[in-house]
Amino acid sequence: MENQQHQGRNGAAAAAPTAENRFSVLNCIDLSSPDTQNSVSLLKQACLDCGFFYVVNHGISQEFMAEVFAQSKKFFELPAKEKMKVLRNEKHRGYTPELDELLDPENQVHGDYKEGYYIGVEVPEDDPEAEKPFYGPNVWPSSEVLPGWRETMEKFHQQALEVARAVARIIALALDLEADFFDKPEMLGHPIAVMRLLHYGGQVSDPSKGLYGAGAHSDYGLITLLATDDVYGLQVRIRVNLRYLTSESNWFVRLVGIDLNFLQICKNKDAQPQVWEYVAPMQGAFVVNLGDMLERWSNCIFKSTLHRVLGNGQERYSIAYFAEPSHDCLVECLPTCKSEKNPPKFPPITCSTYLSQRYKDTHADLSVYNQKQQHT
Ligand SMILES: O=C(O)CCC(=O)C(=O)O
Ligand SMILES: [Fe+2]
Repeated sequence: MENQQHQGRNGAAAAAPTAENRFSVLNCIDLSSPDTQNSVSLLKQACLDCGFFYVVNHGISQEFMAEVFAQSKKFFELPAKEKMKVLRNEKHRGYTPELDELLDPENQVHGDYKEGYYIGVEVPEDDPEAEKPFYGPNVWPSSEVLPGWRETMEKFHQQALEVARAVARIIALALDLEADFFDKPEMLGHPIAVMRLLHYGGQVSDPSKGLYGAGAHSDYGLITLLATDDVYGLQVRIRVNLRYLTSESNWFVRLVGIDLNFLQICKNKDAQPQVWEYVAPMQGAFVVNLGDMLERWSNCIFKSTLHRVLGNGQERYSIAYFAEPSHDCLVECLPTCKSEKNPPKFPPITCSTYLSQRYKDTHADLSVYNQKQQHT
């Protein structure tokens, strides 16, 4: 790409890219558009190209989004002791401290520099469904400490699920399926839908030292909706190299790049070396990415995409909404994605088995925290 201001296909602005600072131009799906064919074609193009796209006019108001971020900030600002009272449980509900999650063990020296909070589908303890690995009651901070917090998060959870369902209908059409394919009870009818509040504390990442805000990974489910707080322009930190030359007075300042506190994606996970591009936040939009289950369902026609977050020393808040089907859903090659020449690449697997393994692989064992508490 040449070094100039770029305009995305649908108005997504992209800043001047350099070798170190390249922006991805993503398609933008307008959920209020009556032109379904156009939406399907934009989404399909995005899924074939990079597995990432923006979704706008999704029905969640910016005011409400701001309220969710404000409440999220309030939680992460609580003293560590207060946050540890709602430490995540074995159902993946509640608080995840910094370093809890290790997404890219090959390249990271320790877990991610981010803390989080998982909120899933609320299933009362006495409901037989609560026995399922990803179902049960949520863990909530006390309403005396954070009034209205639970209500705000529950409302967002419900609204985001409707957005995920709307996007899934367009995905279904793009895969030549009936529009309501993913609406079935075993799919997003009774989903494992998990939202996760995230906070990056302001540490500087350094890939050469294996330090990341969030290590490179692809998400596990059908799709992820991502909302970020940094929507009011680029927050940049100019990186300079100070180099001592020959005499005392000859300090040499070299601009080596700018660090952005953004999500980065790698469009081709098989390419070496990997090429990383920034995704600029778009006000009011969700950044949507395809998960690994959709890659399996679609027999790799739609690939999940590697992404990561590099911290630049500034705080960052984001909210990820992971849309996954029901526990018992058998994720197997879709009829429209296989042929004699292109047989299924993956064996069928239930969503519950697949997800349990992925969470186990990436999260600290809870016994670590029990041991820590005994020693304090
Ligand atoms: O915080 C972000 O922007 C990305 C988070 C993410 O990729 C994840 O939690 O899966
Ligand atoms: Fe992710």
